[in-house]
Amino acid sequence: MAQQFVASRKLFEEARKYIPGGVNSPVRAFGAVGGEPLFIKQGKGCRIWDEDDNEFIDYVLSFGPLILGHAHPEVTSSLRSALDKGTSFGAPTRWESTLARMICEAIPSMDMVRFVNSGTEAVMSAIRLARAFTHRDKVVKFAGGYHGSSDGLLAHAGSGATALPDSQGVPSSYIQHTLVAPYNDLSYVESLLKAYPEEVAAIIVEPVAANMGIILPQPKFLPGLKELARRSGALLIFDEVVTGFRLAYGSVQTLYHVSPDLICLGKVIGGGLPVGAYGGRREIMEMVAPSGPVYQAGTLSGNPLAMSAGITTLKILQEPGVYQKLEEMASHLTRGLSKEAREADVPVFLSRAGSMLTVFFTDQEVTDYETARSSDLKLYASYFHHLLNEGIYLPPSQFEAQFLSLAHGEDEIEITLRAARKAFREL
Ligand code: HOZ
Repeated sequence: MAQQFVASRKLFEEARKYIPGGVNSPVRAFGAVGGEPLFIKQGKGCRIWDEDDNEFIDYVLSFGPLILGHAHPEVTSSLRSALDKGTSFGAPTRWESTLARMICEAIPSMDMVRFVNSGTEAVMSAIRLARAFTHRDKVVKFAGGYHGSSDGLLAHAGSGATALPDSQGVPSSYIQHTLVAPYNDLSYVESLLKAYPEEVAAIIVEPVAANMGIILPQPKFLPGLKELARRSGALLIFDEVVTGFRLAYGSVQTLYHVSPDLICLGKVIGGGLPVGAYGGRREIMEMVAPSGPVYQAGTLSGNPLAMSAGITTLKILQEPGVYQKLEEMASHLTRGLSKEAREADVPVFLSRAGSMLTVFFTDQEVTDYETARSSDLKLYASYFHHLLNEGIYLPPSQFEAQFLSLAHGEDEIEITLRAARKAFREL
């Protein structure tokens, strides 16, 4: 099926006049895969429609939040009833405490949580808090680890920033305290901690890397980080903006048995509305204003719409079998893709954690940013466009994760596998 993108093309032309690059987040511009972005007018379940009325099975899902699929009836109905009562008050509401309680009950290491409006803001605030708590300045992050677009963390960041490895406009003094280690490399982290004794405030890590494609932590990596952080007096921060409530109900700490000091959340906990959150141990969180001296604020933080969508989404995720279903669906898709690639003689490395996955076009095992970058980006771009033409909407970058939702079913997986078979053979 060859798609026509006439209306999207016109809208993109118009958007570029008023919005830098025509988009409000760089990866959406299709720069990494070529061509022009589709303008989406509607989503329902696991499907989206563009302005030319082309229909796609969506594996982007707004880059992760839509674990229930688009326009889930219970989420939209909770939004409608919240909307009728007003959109923001700049005052506390009962919904904030409800969602906070649900999150703290789901995450054993989280006594308290503060809501913000994006993952970027959550991480920025968690780092400030870690610095205040430890009275130290330096932060260890991982190459290819993406923690939002705040200045100090735009060093060797993953997708979205891969085209801009060190963004202009970030003074070098802002990243002088950012130390970068290869993902999965404990001895490198150890050497950094030795080189800067009592200077590192925090080690921040995506416990499952999701912004350089999906990369799994090796078995000793997360426990090793916890131990290194403990020995050096640094805090361990899990950036779970992507993984929180995506891989399990709560944090991945229940899967990997490692408790971080702080966790950053976003995406799923807002049910598709703008949200972020950071939280952790009470003694740390009580340093946040107005309880303590670490200032952080936001006019729309904890707004009733995001809270309602989040509460409804988490309630649905509490239903038995939900994560099992996601796991089975994604495992079926991954096994099928692997088989199709093998039969077409296309070397790929498939990486999956729960309902998120990446097809890397490489014959190497992908364990860090360097091996992720061994992937043939031209092949990914070609695969992306082949699938797009078959009505399958994949992330427009090798380094963004492919997501599934509870709205995806066996039929969609079969359609996707048929399209992938054709694509692999034509690559
Ligand atoms: N790199 C961001 C998510 N991993 C992109 C988000 C967006 O462009 O919407």
